[in-house]
Amino acid sequence: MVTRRQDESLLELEKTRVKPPPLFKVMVLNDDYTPMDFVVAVLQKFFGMNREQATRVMLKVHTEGAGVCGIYPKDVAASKVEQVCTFARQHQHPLACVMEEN
Ligand code: TYC
Repeated sequence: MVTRRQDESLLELEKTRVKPPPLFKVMVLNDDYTPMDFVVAVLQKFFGMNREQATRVMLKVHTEGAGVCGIYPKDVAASKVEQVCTFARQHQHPLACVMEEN
């Protein structure tokens, strides 16, 4: 027979053992060729940013070399990277998009 108190302790233990899923940052990298308005359009289309947010992130990437577009579970992050790379290549731009564990 498990008492209520023991039962709650077991639940607590279980909670501490289950780790939250790892999150991944999706980032775009600067280059010398992709037009600024294309990067702004990508940030709006794939990361749900408005024009102002997208412009701020694009300028940060342009001046600092890289910037975070969003933070997601692994499968979502991988899908964003794939979609951005495919879209950029369709438009013949070298824009690079990568993910890294947060
Ligand atoms: N450096 C590019 C230019 O001057 C603009 C740019 C910004 C490119 C951000 C990529 O992720 C990027 N046209």
